[in-house]
Amino acid sequence: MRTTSTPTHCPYCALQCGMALSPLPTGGVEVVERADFPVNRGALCGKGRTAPAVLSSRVRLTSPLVRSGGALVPSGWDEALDLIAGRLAGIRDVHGPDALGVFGGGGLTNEKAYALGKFARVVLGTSQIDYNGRFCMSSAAAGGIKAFGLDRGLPFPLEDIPRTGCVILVGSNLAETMPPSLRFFSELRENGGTLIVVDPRRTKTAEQADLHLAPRPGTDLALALGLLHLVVAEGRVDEEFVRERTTGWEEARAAAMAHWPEQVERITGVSVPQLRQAVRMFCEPEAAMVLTARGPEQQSKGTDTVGAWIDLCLATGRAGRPLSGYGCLTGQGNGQGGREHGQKADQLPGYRKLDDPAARRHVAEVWGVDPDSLPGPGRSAYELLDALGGDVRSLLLMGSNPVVSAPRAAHVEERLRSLDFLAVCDVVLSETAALADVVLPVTQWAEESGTTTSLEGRVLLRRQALTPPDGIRSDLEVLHELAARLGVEKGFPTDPEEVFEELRRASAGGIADYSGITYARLAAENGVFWPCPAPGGGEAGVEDAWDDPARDTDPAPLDGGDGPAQGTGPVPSHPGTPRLFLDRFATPDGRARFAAVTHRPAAEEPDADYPVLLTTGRVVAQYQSGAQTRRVDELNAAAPGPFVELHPRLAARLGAAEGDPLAVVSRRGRAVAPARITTGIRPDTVFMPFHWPGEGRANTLTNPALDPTSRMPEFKVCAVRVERVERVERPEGVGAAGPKAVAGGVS
Ligand SMILES: Nc1nc2c(c(=O)[nH]1)N[C@H]1C(S)=C(S)[C@@H](COP(=O)(O)OP(=O)(O)OC[C@H]3O[C@@H](n4cnc5c(=O)[nH]c(N)nc54)[C@H](O)[C@@H]3O)O[C@H]1N2
Ligand SMILES: Nc1nc2c(c(=O)[nH]1)N[C@H]1C(S)=C(S)[C@@H](COP(=O)(O)OP(=O)(O)OC[C@H]3O[C@@H](n4cnc5c(=O)[nH]c(N)nc54)[C@H](O)[C@@H]3O)O[C@H]1N2
Ligand code: SF4
Ligand SMILES: [Mo]
Repeated sequence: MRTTSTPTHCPYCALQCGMALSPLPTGGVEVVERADFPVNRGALCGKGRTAPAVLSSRVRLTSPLVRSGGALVPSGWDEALDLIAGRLAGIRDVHGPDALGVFGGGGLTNEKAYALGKFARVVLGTSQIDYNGRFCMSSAAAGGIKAFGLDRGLPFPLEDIPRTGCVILVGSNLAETMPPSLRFFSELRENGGTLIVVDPRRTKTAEQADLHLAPRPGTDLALALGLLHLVVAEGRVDEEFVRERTTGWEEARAAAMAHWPEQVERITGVSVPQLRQAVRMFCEPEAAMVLTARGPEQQSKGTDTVGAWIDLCLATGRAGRPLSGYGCLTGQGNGQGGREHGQKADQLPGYRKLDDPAARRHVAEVWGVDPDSLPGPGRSAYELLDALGGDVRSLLLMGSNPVVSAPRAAHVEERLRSLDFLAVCDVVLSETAALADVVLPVTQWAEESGTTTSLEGRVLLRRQALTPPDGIRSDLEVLHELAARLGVEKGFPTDPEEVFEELRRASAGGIADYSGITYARLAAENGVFWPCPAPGGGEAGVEDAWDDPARDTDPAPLDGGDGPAQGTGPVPSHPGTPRLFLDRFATPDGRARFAAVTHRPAAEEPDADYPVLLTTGRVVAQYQSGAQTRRVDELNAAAPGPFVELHPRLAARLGAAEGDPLAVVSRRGRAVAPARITTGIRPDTVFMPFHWPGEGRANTLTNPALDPTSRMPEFKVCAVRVERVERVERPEGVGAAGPKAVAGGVS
């Protein structure tokens, strides 16, 4: 057993706070502060602090489970793996490879995401793979690629925030979703900068703001266009920047001029004086930033909305310059890396495109297969879940709990139940694992090594601090064993570093180039920002990767992988790229492209039957579907269950008091949770967190309307009716009776 503490990173969100794990005499580990990691300087939220609780055998899976006679019963590993391989091969023989679905997660390490994508394409031969990141930041990714030619959540490190002049934070509640990051915004204000928060709710984050704009959910696109209109009208366009560094301004200008401030006020509910104030605050300082999170992105027009916010940055010269720019606050632990290395439906490692012949040749060579054997792009996450039981007959799922987290969850649950075969790898018996035919228990962050890429684009090393308990194997071991049983003996190593070495080669010359990064380097430095080509693989700087079309087919040589931090030979290591776009954007001509977009309503607007808007999101003490955090006593005590946040005026119309059970009904279903009454929300909107299954499951209600480009579902807006319900009192010893609706629905 180790006696000293092991430096590593939190298993949860994309901030990837540094922490150290110290061995306990009883055998487990405890989290101790690690002040040397610059992002959080030792600070952690409650989830990070209590993360070791999920390592306990009290709450985790301890053996494979196989369905027998309707119930999941413990089984041996060989039996479970043989069963999975046999069923997948059988289904493939009858229905073809595209009958085999694979679903991954943005919490998986780079190594796992890479291996899962390779497993789907090389072993199963299926195109039907996607992952939960589609539900997370896919609209920002699509918007970033359109405008800048590249998607890296933040094009600058968080440490730049305190030194800029103004930040507009759109639909991010980082005081709850990334608490240690709040420091950067407090420092911004201490330095004389200003913070504008755009959120329909007066969140803990909005309370920190100099200006809080509370638009109606689903109207961020109009809001951004209104601001751009005023930028033009007030003569605040940076003409030189627009001329030198962008294309498409005339169209974008015309689009913005069609959105009059008064009209924007009507659509958004944000007053014209507030719009003017925001423009002043954003334009007056030397530098400024716009950061978006799930609020504006999880909409059926998320890509256009991100485009409009980027247009605002471009028109004012607030991009591609020091301390300025647009960024997306990516969410999951490896939300960034998870979208770069091939578990996405249309993607190959290194952020390459699956339909690009040069990319296919390069990756096929690394994988030792014929490029023509690689399948084409598959379906997006919701479309894949929706197709289950149709032409997709089986699903292998790793790192997601869609029964709780997918939109229109009752339908998704029904689709999962209709599968011929479902296999789930998880650390706990999640609501989705509980539906499976086979469940495999896997190792957790503290029990294995692996890399993640934080929201800053900083590649980090998580180090193993504990020996996994008997009976548990890693996701990489599972893929190795399944590949072997399906006839692929080589190419699925179980050692994460070996997988990373291959990932380096597969990513070399790609947009997300990791070829200059090694485990040794990550252990010695506090992470390395991509792109980081290998020495000799091109000059420093992101530009080269796009200038030389040969790079895709002619991968950079590697430096051997285990040299000291500052390079092994005469060629120095590439330092990594903390700041992107300072000289040019990553588009073919080096110019950023305006989006030129027009506002449109949400897919579902309120009407007489469903007169209220529902939006959804998070609370500080629970993480995502809650599969992990709902198993931690301290977190449950802080956030025991779902609730419906509503304004006193709406509550009065319903005759509802604090804590009264409310039914929220949409065209997809009905959820019940207690009322939480607050003036900090618009009277036309209710909010529910989505962390819980069962009666209070928010995703029973949500609308799977998809963004046409990113295929992101509209988690943040749908139309509902709210009703007061009276609990039927439960007599002693009798099972729970269902709630009954009473008069008093709002219309
Ligand atoms: N505690 C906790 N932290 C987390 C997570 C977690 O589950 N729990 N998950 C992690 C992950 S994967 C992610 S993606 C991030 C998400 O981080 P955030 O994006 O900060 O989280 P959300 O609560 O989903 O949404 C943010 C805000 O958007 C607002 N909003 C709703 N509708 C709209 C709208 O139409 N327009 C605008 N402008 N705002 C709107 C909501 O009121 C909410 O306050 O958090 C990460 N961190
Ligand atoms: N209504 C509504 N719904 C939403 C959102 C919203 O804002 N509103 N947000 C969406 C967003 S942004 C996201 S990211 C999704 C997230 O939702 P999910 O995809 O459900 O994410 P998690 O709950 O983190 O699920 C991860 C699962 O993998 C397991 N796990 C953890 N680590 C590992 C590992 O290393 N290997 C394996 N095999 N399993 C592991 C966990 O125990 C858990 O069961 O939810 C989306 N759903
Ligand atoms: S903010 Fe995110 S990374 Fe940091 S401790 Fe909390 S959950 Fe972990
Ligand atoms: Mo997310």
